[in-house]
Amino acid sequence: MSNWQWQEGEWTVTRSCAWSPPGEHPIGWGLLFYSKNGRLDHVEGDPNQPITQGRVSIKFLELAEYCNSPERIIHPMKRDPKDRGDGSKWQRISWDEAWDIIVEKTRYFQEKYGNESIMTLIGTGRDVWHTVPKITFSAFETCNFEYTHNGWSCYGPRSSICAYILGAGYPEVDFASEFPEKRYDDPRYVLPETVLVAGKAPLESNPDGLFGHALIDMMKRGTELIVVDCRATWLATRAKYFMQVRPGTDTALYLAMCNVIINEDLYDHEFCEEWIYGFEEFKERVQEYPPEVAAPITGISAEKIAECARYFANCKPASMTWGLAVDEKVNGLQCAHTILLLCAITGNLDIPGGVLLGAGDAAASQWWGWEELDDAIKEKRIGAAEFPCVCTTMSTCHPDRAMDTILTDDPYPVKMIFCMSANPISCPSADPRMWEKGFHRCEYVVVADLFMNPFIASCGDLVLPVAALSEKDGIVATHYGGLTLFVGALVKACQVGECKSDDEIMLELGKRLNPSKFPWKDLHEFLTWELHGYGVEGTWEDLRDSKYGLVTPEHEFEKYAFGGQTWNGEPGFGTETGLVEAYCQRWERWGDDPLPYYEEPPYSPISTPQLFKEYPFVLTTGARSWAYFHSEQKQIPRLRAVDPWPETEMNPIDAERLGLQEGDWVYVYNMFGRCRQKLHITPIVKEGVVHSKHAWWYPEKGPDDMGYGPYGVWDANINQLVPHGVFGKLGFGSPFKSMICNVEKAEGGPDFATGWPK
Ligand SMILES: Nc1nc2c(c(=O)[nH]1)N[C@H]1C(S)=C(S)[C@@H](COP(=O)(O)OP(=O)(O)OC[C@H]3O[C@@H](n4cnc5c(=O)[nH]c(N)nc54)[C@H](O)[C@@H]3O)O[C@H]1N2
Ligand SMILES: Nc1nc2c(c(=O)[nH]1)N[C@H]1C(S)=C(S)[C@@H](COP(=O)(O)OP(=O)(O)OC[C@H]3O[C@@H](n4cnc5c(=O)[nH]c(N)nc54)[C@H](O)[C@@H]3O)O[C@H]1N2
Ligand SMILES: [Mo]
Repeated sequence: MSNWQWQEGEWTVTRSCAWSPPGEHPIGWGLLFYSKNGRLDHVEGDPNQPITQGRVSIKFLELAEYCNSPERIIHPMKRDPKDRGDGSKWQRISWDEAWDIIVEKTRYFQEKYGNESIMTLIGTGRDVWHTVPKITFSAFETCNFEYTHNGWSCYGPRSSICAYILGAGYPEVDFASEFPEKRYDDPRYVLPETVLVAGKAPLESNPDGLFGHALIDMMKRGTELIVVDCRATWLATRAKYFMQVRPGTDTALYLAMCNVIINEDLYDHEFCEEWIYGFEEFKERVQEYPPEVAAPITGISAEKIAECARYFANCKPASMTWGLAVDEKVNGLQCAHTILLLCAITGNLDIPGGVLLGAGDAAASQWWGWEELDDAIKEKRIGAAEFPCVCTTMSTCHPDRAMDTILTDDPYPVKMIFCMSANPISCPSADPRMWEKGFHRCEYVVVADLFMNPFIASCGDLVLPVAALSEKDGIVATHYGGLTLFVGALVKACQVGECKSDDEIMLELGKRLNPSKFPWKDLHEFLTWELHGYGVEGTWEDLRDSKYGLVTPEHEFEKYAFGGQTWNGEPGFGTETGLVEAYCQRWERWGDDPLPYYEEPPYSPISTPQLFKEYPFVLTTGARSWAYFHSEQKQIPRLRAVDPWPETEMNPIDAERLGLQEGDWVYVYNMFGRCRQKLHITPIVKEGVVHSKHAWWYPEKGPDDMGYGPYGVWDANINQLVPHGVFGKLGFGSPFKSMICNVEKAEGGPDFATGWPK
C-alpha cells in the first residue's frame, strides 16, 4: 500500500497524471487506473487531484478498450521494403533483432550518405518532445528532426512569437493552479473579469493549454467571455461577445480592436511608455485598420468591433487563451503578435488574473543533445538558413522544405526515416499523397507506434510497439516546461505485450548507437534528471509519492519589473530590446514587416475571386471532436459510436441552395483535391463557410489500397484540399483553416455494406 498504488476489492488502483494520448495536450489529468490480473479494467478521474478534480474526457473513460484493443501492435515487426503496402507481409521479430536492424541500417546510411541522410519525424502532444530530439541529435547524430505539419502550423508559432516579442514562455490564463488546496477560493487568487477565447474550442480540445473545465469554473464565478470563432460553439453562445469571423481574417479584427483602444485612449499609458518598443509605430500602423475597414473583411459590424474593444480594455484584469486557429493560417504570426499586443497595451501581461507568462525560452526542451552535435552537421539542418524564424526558437527543420528535400535529394538524399508518434499521410501533412510519394523514395522507414495506421501500412518497414499512458512511468509538465503550472508523475499500471515506452526506446536505442550520450543507468534515473530540468527538486519517486502526485510551483507575477523575465536578471523582457516588441527588428532582418499587418488568405473570395466562382465556400477544417485525438481511436468501437463518420458541417441556407440533405455523403473539393465526408447541416457554421473534420481513415477497410489508399485514407482525408509549400513569409502557418472549396452530392459512401462504392 502506498499513496500511488493500493488495492480496492479485486482491483489494483494506480494513481497517475497523464498526458495525451489519448489526448489532450501538454497538461495533465489526475487519473486512477483500475487493473486486475495485470490488465487495465477501467479508469476513473482522481477526485483528489487538485487541478482536474476527478474530471476526465471520454477518451480516458474508454482507455481500457484502447489499451486492450485487438488492433494494438504488441510485438516488433518487420517487412521487406519491396513489400510496402502489403499488409500480409509483416513478420513478428524480437526486440534484439529490431535493435540489430536499426543499428545496421543507421551505420550503413551514415557511412554511405552522411548522418544527415537520417531524418526523424514527430507528431503532437505526447511525452516525446524531448525524446525525439534526443534520439535525433544524440543517437542518430543527425540535424534533421521534423514535425510533419506543413508550415509547422501548431503551437510552435504561438510559443515562438512569445519568445521573440516577449522573451517569455507560453502565455496562459490564471486558473489558480498554484493554489492546490483551495484553488479559486484561495483569497490570493484574482478572477479574470473576461477571457478572450481566440480561435480555440477548449471544451472539445480540452485544451491546447487551458482546461475547458477550468474556464467553466471561472464562468460560474463570474468571468465573461469574448469568443472569436467562425462557428457558434457552446462557449460562443454563452459569451458576452461572440465575434463570428470569416475564417482566416482574425488579424484584421484584433488590429481594429487595438485601433479603438489606442484612439479612444483606453490603453495603459504607463505600461506602453515604459515597456513597449515601437509603440508609436504600432499606433501609426493601427490607423490603417479602423473598425470600418475590418468590418467587411471579417464579416463583423464596425459597431460591434468597437464595443467589444472598449469592453476588453475596461475589464480589469482581462485574460486571453488562444488556439490553433491562430496558427493554421498564412497570416498567423501577425495574428499572434497582435493578440499579445492587445493584452500588453491594456496592461494585462503577467498580472494576477491576467495573462501569465513563462519565464524562459518556451522551446528549450527540443534542444536536448543539439549542443553536442558536430558543427559541420548542424549547418546542414534543412530550411534553417531560409527560415530562421522557425529554426531559431526550435531545433527542427522546416517541414515543407524537409519534404522537398526528400522528393528531390536536393541538397542531399534522405534515406532513412525514424518516426515516433506521427501519422503523416492521415493527419498533419498538406497534400498527403505527395508526402506518401516522398516517403516511398526513402530506403528504410522505422515507426514507433501503438496501432497500425495508413502511414505504416503504406511506408513502414520496421515497427516498434509502444506503451500506452497506463503502461509507463513518466513526467507531465505543462507547456513542455515553457510555463510550468504543475508537474506530475505518470505511473505504470500494466504491461501489454512487449510494448516499451518512448523513453525506454530512446534509452535502449541510444545505448546501442552512442552510449556516452545516454549515461542514465535506468528510466527512473533519467526521469529524475528530466525533472530537475523543470526546476523540480528530488527524485522521480519523490514526485510519484508526494501528496497529490504533482507539484504546483508558485507563479511569480510581473517578472519584468524585477528581472525575472530576462536571462541576465535585468528588469525588462527577454527580447533583443529588453521590451515588449510591438516593432520586431528580428522579423525585419528576416525579411518581413516588423509590425503586425493583415493579409488575405492566399485562397479566398477576395484574393482569388476567379477560383472562388468555382469553389464558392470558405473552408475551415479540423475543429476537435470529443471522441478522437487526431487520427487516433477510429478503431475503438465505443468512441467510434460517438462520432462514426467524417463530418462536413454546412449552414442550412447553403445546404438548401445546393439541394443537399442531412446525412448525405458529399464530395468536398477544390483545385488541389477532394475527399468524401458525411454532411451535417447546422446553423452553428457561418453562412458561406464549410467546416470539415480532419484526420479521417477507416481502420475497418483494411491496409490494402483499392484505389482509396490504405485504410481508405484518400477517400476521407481533407488535407488533400490543402497545398504543400504555402505558408507565411517567415515560414510559419499553412492555410489548414482558411481554404476555399465546393461541395456536391457523392455517389454512395464508405458505409455501404458491400465495401467501397463504385
Ligand atoms: N486539416 C487539418 N489537419 C490537421 C489539423 C487541423 O486542424 N486540420 N490539426 C493539426 C495539428 S494541430 C496537429 S498537432 C497534427 C497532429 O498530427 P499527428 O501528431 O501526426 O497525428 P496523430 O493522429 O495524433 O498521430 C500520431 C500517431 O502517434 C501514435 N501515438 C499515440 N500515442 C503515442 C505515443 O505515446 N507514442 C508513440 N510513439 N506514438 C503514439 C498514434 O497511434 C498515431 O498513429 O495534425 C494536424 N492536422
Ligand atoms: N479531443 C481532442 N482534443 C485535442 C486534439 C484532438 O485531436 N482531439 N488535438 C490537440 C491539438 S494537437 C491541438 S493543436 C488542440 C487544438 O484545439 P483548439 O486550439 O481548440 O483548436 P480547434 O479545435 O482546431 O479549433 C478551435 C476553433 O477554431 C474555430 N476556427 C476555425 N477557423 C477559424 C478561424 O479562421 N478563426 C477563428 N477565430 N476561429 C476559427 C473552429 O470553429 C473551432 O471552434 O487540441 C488538442 N486537443
Ligand atoms: Mo496541434
